Amino acid sequence: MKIASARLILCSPDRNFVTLRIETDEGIYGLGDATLNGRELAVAAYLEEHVIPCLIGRDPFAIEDIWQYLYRGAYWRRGPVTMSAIAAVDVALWDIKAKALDTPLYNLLGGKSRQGMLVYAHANGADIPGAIESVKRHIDQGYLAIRVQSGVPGVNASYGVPKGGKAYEPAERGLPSESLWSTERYLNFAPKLFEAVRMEVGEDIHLLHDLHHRLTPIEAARLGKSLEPYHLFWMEDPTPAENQDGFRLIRQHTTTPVATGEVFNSFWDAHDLIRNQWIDYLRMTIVHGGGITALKKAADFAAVYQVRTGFHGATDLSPVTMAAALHLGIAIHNFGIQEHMPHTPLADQVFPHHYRYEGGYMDPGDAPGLGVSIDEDLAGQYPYQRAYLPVARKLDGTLTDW
Ligand code: GCO
Ligand code: MG
Repeated sequence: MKIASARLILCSPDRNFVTLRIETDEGIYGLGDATLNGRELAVAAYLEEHVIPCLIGRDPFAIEDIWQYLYRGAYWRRGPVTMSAIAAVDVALWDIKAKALDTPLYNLLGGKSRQGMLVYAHANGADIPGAIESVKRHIDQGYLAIRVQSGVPGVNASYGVPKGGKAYEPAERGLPSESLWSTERYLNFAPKLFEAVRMEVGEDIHLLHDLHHRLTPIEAARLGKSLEPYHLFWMEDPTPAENQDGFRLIRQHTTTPVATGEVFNSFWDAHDLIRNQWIDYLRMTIVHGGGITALKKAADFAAVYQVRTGFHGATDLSPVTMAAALHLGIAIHNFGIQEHMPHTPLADQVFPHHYRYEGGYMDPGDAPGLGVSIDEDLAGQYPYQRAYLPVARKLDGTLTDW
């Protein structure tokens, strides 16, 4: 079998997605997600101009060799654009191989090592009563683990809280909006939120919280400590992770478990965090981290240190990435939890898929390959539109991490 052609499908069914379709001379095709939120066309150009020409005529079964060719062979390494492009190829090739062998992809990754995968939902509200209401709605849908975000009094647009009661979606069409942030107000508020939620839902529901890189290490340490009575499943992205030593400081002060990695694009971003056991959950994204080939290696390294996975699963990753995360997660032994932020009905229609949610768990389904296809006619009705993530400023106007 040979790779005969490859092309990109750009569409915007409620939000932008970049999808790579690789065709073989035997009629089998594979899909890979190449979406990098707010920077979509950079990855599209990288693939179109620099990667696709190198794929034609290659053996699609030689996944490791093609991965190394695109990584080492480029000379320039890492970065979200490069690694998303490599991931798109990698995932499409795994899809092709599993379809050619007529088996669900997880069987090529070791086979199922659990029946279902615990997932967490996103609950949020403008204030504490709103957040509690949202948590209860998700409990009614069977979720056993729930991320809770709430508006902070005196902060005009808190992370994770949508406008007008809609489902949270991080990208906005047009130019970036700006939101204001106050660490002081947030640090005083967050323990009150979790005290109220824990009191309302009891001990059996897992509660998670995303700090979205907004604190310094010592601020995150204070927050982790103040949340200990409410025993969170994790606090996520407590501080920017470029300086990995910051996590040592957090660890010295609190037993609240720590998750990070959604902006990592290489195993090397996580290496020190894992080998020093400064984190408990690795949240890398299949698409931005170099694909299944790269993430399987990162997960196996993490397993040695009892670090578990919590693959990023926001709506800016297409259903192709969700399926890839589910196939990998159901196979590896150190799976921890999977983020489940459902796509809109329209996005689900554009990407028909076999993965399913039931009673707090998801599974990838048993269709050969990834079990995801794309309705190109429907996709064609929703062309790409420029969109950005918001940027954040402190109350005095200083630009800060969103
Ligand atoms: C999460 C994330 C997302 C990101 C988004 C950016 O935990 O799901 O923080 O909501 O903000 O993926 O594009
Ligand atoms: Mg996050």
